[in-house]
Amino acid sequence: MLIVNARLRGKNGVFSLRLHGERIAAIDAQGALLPAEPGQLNAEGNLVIAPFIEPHIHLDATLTAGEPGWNMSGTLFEGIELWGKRKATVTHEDTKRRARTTIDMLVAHGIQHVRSHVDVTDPSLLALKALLEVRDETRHLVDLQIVAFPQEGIESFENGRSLMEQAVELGVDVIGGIPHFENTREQGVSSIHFLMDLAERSGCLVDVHCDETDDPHSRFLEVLAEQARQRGMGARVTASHTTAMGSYDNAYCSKLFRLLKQSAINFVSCPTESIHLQGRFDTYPKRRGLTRVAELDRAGLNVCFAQDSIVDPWYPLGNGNILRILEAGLHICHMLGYEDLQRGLDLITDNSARTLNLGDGYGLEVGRPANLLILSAPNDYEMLRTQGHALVSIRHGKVLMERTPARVEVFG
Ligand code: 17E
Ligand code: FE2
Repeated sequence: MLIVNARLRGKNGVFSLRLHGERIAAIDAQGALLPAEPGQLNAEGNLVIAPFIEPHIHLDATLTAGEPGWNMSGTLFEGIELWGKRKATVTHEDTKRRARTTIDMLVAHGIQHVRSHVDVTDPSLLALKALLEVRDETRHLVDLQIVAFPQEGIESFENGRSLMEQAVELGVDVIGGIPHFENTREQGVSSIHFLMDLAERSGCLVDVHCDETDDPHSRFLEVLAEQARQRGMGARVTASHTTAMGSYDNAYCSKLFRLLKQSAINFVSCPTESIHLQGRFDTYPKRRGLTRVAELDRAGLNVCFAQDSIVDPWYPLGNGNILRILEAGLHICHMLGYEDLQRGLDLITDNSARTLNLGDGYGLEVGRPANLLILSAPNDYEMLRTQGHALVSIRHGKVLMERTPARVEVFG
């Protein structure tokens, strides 16, 4: 397959990309835009980029909003309570069907790599077993990492530790946690020690729901970062949400950031989810309830954006489009500066790939997998301004998704 008239991020000029089997065989400068020949894919001067990534979603809970009731307070805690009820009625088939439908939505928007948390605070581990099957059955669509996510706690849920260990036995890729939701601060701390031990023993990655609250006293991030630093595991560890950091004062943050840099852990922010779930106990002034995305980025730390939910007890909207999350996130995080707009797509591509430890399984380079997108604009700035789309998604060297853009005519 030959793709012609491609622009590449960070490079001047136009390029053609030759795919051979499941690999990128060549990337050549073209000189100028050329008429495409039959059989060639014409990028028409638009960006060709490695696939979009969804680094944090809950595929077990997706498409359940309103079952058995709607989240009326808009809080994380009512969401967890509602999910506790819905969880009692999940079946293997129901879980697989909703996850498959959601993966199709992600694929339709150019996503080919996904990390899904799956609630393992269920003695039957039913949803986990269903999602492990989905991981195998959707390899032609996405690379799916599964996180053992203890929604109701590792220490505060009965047999929580054992359920996490069973999840590892069953074959999860990543160890999760939820220290801010454990009953006591001590349990939060011990849960992190436990999950880091488990990750080190099993070779799994780590991705902890960490300090997802506006409570400025929720300080488990320092525990996670210090554990990662001591064990030399920073690149393999991710702190998701860390919304409390939006409420930490600057004096504490200036000390914290020193540790974060030493630990070199990764960060995921879910801007639409957090702007919706956080700030709920405020009147005015009302907090935005997001972590310090711009500040982490400026400090050289790795941070990326994620959807978190699609139509579930925590968030009623969502359609799989990660570009929508990027647009919201850049607004909410004060990241519409010129420099940010030049490299906005980093937050849903390269930074996310680093979080997921994709290594040389990702990126537009000769010899790497022939997984890529043709976008509808020539650069990051124009993709954002025009609310562009992924027009073509190629996976394993074959077209996986094609989108026909809307045609609009103005008369007069
Ligand atoms: N569970 C949780 O603890 N936090 C979230 N944002 C979601 C599920 C979606
Ligand atoms: Fe989450």
